Amino acid sequence: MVDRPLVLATRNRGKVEEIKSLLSGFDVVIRGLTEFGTIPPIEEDGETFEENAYRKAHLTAKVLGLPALADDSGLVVEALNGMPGVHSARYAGPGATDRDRNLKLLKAMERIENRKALFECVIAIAVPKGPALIFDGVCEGEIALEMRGENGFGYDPVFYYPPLKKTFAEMTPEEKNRVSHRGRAMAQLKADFEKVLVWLEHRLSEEP
Ligand code: ITT
Repeated sequence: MVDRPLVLATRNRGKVEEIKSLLSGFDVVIRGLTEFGTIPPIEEDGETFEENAYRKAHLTAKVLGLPALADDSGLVVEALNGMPGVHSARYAGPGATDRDRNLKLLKAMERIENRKALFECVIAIAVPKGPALIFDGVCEGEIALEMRGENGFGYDPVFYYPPLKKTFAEMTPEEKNRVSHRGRAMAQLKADFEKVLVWLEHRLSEEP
């Protein structure tokens, strides 16, 4: 195998596990951010998942001089006018845990009948000079009435997926990857993977 490094530009361990498993068998050497010591924090103040994913992938690629893959994702709740959306990670303030965010969301949804929600994931792959490829995936579901399940991470215990009659946290990793927003974005990336590798090689050969 040719040594084709790709840095996963995320500090979220749940995402790292899922992305690694979704990319297994592909001709790239996945490297985690923890291998590189301290990297300056990246402001995620974009108005869209795409802006934030691009910013994370691009700045990481620029700082490390290696191609990087970033994921920006979140939960969009219809009855809350799309909240927490791009603010999903910061929904319950700095220092809050996944559990705090889930409890805040369940409280905000108390007595609300319309439980429709979707998870969105945008994956960006960028090279140090700037250009990026973008892949997008969505999964529609509902906000559960209470937390259920122990698997996964983040909002998984409160995201109910009607076709399987389970929350994401009640699914095995394989079940979640088959239907999730991230699984769907990564499926597109995998379908195009040969083209992505050619694109990466061309872009990297243009780098100074
Ligand atoms: P990085 O920016 O370092 O990747 P992050 O956790 O800050 O990590 P985001 O800015 O994309 O990631 O915020 C996404 C939020 O949505 C965060 O609270 C996640 O836990 C949650 N989230 C994303 N994907 C999820 C999934 O598949 N299941 C449950 N929650 C998810």
